[in-house]
Amino acid sequence: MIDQIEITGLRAVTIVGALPHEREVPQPLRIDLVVDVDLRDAGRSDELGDTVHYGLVADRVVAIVEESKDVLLERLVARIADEVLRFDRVDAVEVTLTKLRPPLAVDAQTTAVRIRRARAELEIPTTTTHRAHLALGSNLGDRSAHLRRAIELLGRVPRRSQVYETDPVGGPDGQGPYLNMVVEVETSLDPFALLRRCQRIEAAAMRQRTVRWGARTLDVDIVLFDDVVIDSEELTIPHPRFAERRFVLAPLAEIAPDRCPPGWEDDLPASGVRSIGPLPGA
Ligand code: PH2
Ligand code: MG
Ligand code: MG
Repeated sequence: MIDQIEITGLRAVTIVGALPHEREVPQPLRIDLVVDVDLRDAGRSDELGDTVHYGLVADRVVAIVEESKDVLLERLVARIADEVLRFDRVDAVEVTLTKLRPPLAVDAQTTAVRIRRARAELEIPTTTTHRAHLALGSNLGDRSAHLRRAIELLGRVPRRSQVYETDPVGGPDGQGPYLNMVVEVETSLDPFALLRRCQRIEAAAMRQRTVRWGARTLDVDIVLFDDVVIDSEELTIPHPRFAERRFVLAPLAEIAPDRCPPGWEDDLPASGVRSIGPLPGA
């Protein structure tokens, strides 16, 4: 992985150095950072939550430098690297710390130290990842294209079920059949941020919310999120109706049988849900 974010030419003024006058008079420093981050998720999602916010990194670094009274550039640069590695998703960082007016007897422009540190060297746990199961449904327009696009926009999708063609449950008469499937998503987003992502993906499919349970180009529902239980106005997890819906349980059982209520197969009528194999064109 060679994805990187750079911040160059950050300036801060602080006390640093071993010479007597350097202990008295603050001097200007420049900080340059090269941060290793996997940028693939953000490249797909267009969301700040999927990358490292470089504005926050820059603020943090300047604050550390301004608060510092370290003697050596070596000490200060090490503390900067540690701090940058504390940001989620940062795998490694290269920091260059430059004295812009070094106190030398001879003529020189600048002096600098440069270090590279990886998260693996520190004992900082890697980014927390969550596992969510999402139900996808479409019964308007190019149904399988909507499902394919949703999966692309969801980011890391390690597992997906087959596709089922299903009779509409509830809602107005005259709707066409759905395509339904369930996918497992690996994410660093919290449940509410994931919900917003699902809603954005639905909006991108031009979903019109008119009638409750009416026909839709794309529906993306969070069924399960780790072992989280949420009952808020905005979001209910586990999904309140998933245990009654064969169009959710049949695909969920393929990729997470242990998360299905015991005996569901015998309790729910088998009609109206037909497996049609893997998602076409994916
Ligand atoms: N979604 C609904 C209501 N009814 N019926 C089927 N077969 N598939 C769905 O995804 C579905 C539904 C509300 O989201
Ligand atoms: Mg739904
Ligand atoms: Mg929904």
